[in-house]
Order: sequence, then structure tokens, then C-alpha cells
Amino acid sequence: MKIFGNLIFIDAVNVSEMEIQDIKLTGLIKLEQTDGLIVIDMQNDFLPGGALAVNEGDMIIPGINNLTSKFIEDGNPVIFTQDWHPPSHKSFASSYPDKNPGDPIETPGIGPILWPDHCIQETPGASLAPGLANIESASLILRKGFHPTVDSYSAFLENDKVTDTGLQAFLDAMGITRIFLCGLALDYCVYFTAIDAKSLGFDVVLVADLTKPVNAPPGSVSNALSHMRKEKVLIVTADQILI
Ligand code: VGL
Ligand code: ZN
Repeated sequence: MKIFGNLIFIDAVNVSEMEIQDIKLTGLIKLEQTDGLIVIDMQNDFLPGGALAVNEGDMIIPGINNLTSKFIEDGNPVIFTQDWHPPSHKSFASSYPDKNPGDPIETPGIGPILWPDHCIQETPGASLAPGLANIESASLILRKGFHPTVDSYSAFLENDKVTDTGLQAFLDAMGITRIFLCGLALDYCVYFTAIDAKSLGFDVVLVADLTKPVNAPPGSVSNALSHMRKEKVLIVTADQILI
């Protein structure tokens, strides 16, 4: 089951039962004019050394650079997203008197857990990774999570499930019907973006070797993968994508 080679599982017992072949594309996938690439939250705070570091988050940068180059050479839109929080955002544990990062929370629009302060607007931690190529060739840099009391894991809809980031309208205007997803983190922003995109009618392709998970709370990765499987998100590796 090579597709899982680069993913970290806490609940590894379930992996062999996931029947990934139901959605795992075999063979090659050819880019069409109606394809767009969304690179999720490749920001300093999500990389090793950052405030909300994703283990090995930096390892996917070269592969993402190759993939963005492919899309740009082919004239397909590339979109980078940035988690873009004001100070004292309600997803931060520091915004509450007695909370710590990782504590569960059930406030509407926030949760399932609280985070350390991260990706605060105009700080170095919120900047796109310096090793990331093709930023100047992007069609759009989309910022999300800037409403103080609502988090936004998905690049389409904030966590209140109502507030629209404008991404759907942008993709529709560009004639994009299928999106490829990579970046950070698999079990949060990549996952929620994939599910929203499917429910909005886009075809969705997850580039599984160009994403890494936060892996908290336990089970977040297997939950994300099984839900994406159920929603028929295609899962490929970058070497299957041809111009
Ligand atoms: C993310 C947790 C909090 C992400 C953003 O980009 O996946 N995760 N904020
Ligand atoms: Zn965030």
C-alpha cells in the first residue's frame, strides 16, 4: 500500500482495511485546462521550528515546487493559501485564561482543539516558506482565518460553515472544475478543503506524498482519510501527474 508510505498513522490498525484502491487512481493522470492546484498553508509556523510545526513539513517543499512548475508551464492556475490570524484569535489557547494548546474546545467555529499562537498576520511565522518556488506566478494567494472568533480550516468556507472565502467564485470564474490539493496539514486544512470542494461539486485529487499531518488529537489522520475516501476524493502520488 505504497500510497501511505509518507503518511504517519497513530491508528495504523485501520490502514489495511481502508480499501484505498476504491479511490486510489492507478496509472497516470493527465492535466486538463480545467485543473487548478491549491497549495495549502505552506507557512513558516507549520514547518519544523515553527509555532505549530508539522513533522517533516519541510520535506514536501521540493515536490511541491515541481508540481507548481508543472501547472504553471501548462497554463493552469496555482493558488497558495495562508492561515492568517489576528493576534488573540479564538483558536489560540492563549485567548482563554485556563487553556493550553491541545485542549479540547466545543465553541461553534472553533475546535476540536485549541492551538498555540500561530500564523499571526504580518509576522515571519505567517510568511510562505522561503524555499517555496513559483509564488510570484500564482494566480491567487488566498488568506483565511482572519475573523477573530471563527477558525477556517477549509479554503472555501470558514468553520461556521457559512462564511465564504471567495475561492469557489474564483475557481468558477477561471473555469476550474477539478482541483489538486497538497500542503499542510493533511488532517486539518487539506482535509476540510477537500471535503468542501467535493460538496461544492469540484472533482478533487489529493496528492498524498505532498502533504503531512498534525496528527492531533489521536485518530485525526485516519478520520480524515476515511472521510475523504467516502466522499470519493481521488488519491494519487505526484509522479502519477503528467502535463
Ligand atoms: C491548520 C490548525 C490550525 C492547518 C491551521 O493549516 O492545517 N491547522 N490552523
Ligand atoms: Zn490556524
